[in-house]
Formats: sequence, structure tokens, C-alpha cells
Amino acid sequence: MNQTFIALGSNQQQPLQQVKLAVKALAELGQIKNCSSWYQSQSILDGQDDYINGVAELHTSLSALALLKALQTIENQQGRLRKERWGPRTLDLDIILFNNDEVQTPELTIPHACMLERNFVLQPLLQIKPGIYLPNGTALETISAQLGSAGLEKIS
Ligand code: A4P
Ligand code: MG
Repeated sequence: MNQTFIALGSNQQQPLQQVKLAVKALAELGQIKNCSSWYQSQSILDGQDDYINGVAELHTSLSALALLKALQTIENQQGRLRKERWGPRTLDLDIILFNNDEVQTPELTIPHACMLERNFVLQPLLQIKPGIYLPNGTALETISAQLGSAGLEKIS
């Protein structure tokens, strides 16, 4: 069984409902072991609506690539239109960590390339998995403390 952490984000069409619906869809891919609180976070791009973000721990027999395809299917089912990179979205599902694997292919970068810059990923992740490390030994609590909580608010 593979232990993986999925970051969820939405800033369109009732974001809180979108992410909750996505957790139900993720449960079809294996077993949800943990789900963080939901956080409201300011967009990293000016002018976009706030996001709802959270992280779920999923145990699944799917490979990382099969999981990515399944996540994209869920995004599409929830009405995601890919117009612009980093554009507003009804749902974004990113693989943050997959076992202790380090993956670098055209389709997949694991650990997720931007996770260390994003308090809306690190705080929910640490909420459900305190003391977690990257495969290269980086302690995420240290990075998260440096990032702080600017623009981030736990809502439930
Ligand atoms: N890809 C590579 N590695 C991964 C991975 N570990 N997990 C590839 C998922 N996908 C991965 O993603 C583009 C490509 O990344 C995929 O084809 C996949 O093969 P995408 O979801 O189609 O496009 P995107 O969402 O525009 O890119 P990305 O990188 O997911 O966007 P970001 O960087 O996540 O930005 N502000 C706040 N507060 N909260 C947010 O959640 N999100 C974004 C989206 C911007 N601002 C935000 C938030
Ligand atoms: Mg994405």
C-alpha cells in the first residue's frame, strides 16, 4: 500500500463544497487516513479570489502516475477548465508526497515542486502529520515556521 498526501485547493464555485466533494471522490481511490482542517488562503497571484486549501492522507494501491491520472479525472468531473496555468480553478489536486519517493519525470515532480513556499500546503500537512520529513531529510516544521501564517486562516 502506498502512503500519499494530496493537497486540495479551490477558489471558484463554492470552494468549500468543491473540496469536500473531492475528499469523497478521493475515498474511492483507497483509504482516507486523515484529512486536515480547511484553510482560507489569499491567492499567490494578485486579483484572484481567496482559496480554500487542505491536505488529505490517502493510502492507495495505485502507482503515482495512475494516481495523477485519477486526480485529473476528479478535477475534470468537478468542472475544471484548464485555460491558463495558475488560473482560478474549481479544483486542483496535487500529489505532495508519495511514500518516500523522489520522482522527476515530465508528468510528475514529487515531492511537489512548490510545496516548500506554500504555507497553505505545509500547515495542513503538519496538522495531520506533525514532525514529517521530506525524503531528503528536510524537516518541514522548520520550513513552515520560517514561512509563517501570512494570508492563512483556519476556518473549520
Ligand atoms: N505535475 C507535476 N508534478 C505534479 C504533482 N506532484 N501533482 C504536473 C500534480 N501534478 C503534477 O498541473 C500542471 C501539470 O503539473 C500537470 O499536467 C501534471 O502532469 P495542472 O494542475 O494541470 O495545472 P496548474 O494547476 O495550473 O498547475 P499547478 O502546478 O497545479 O498550479 P499551482 O502551482 O498549484 O497553482 N493560491 C492559494 N492560496 N492556494 C492555492 O491552492 N493554487 C494555485 C495553483 C495558485 N494560487 C494559489 C493556489
Ligand atoms: Mg495541479
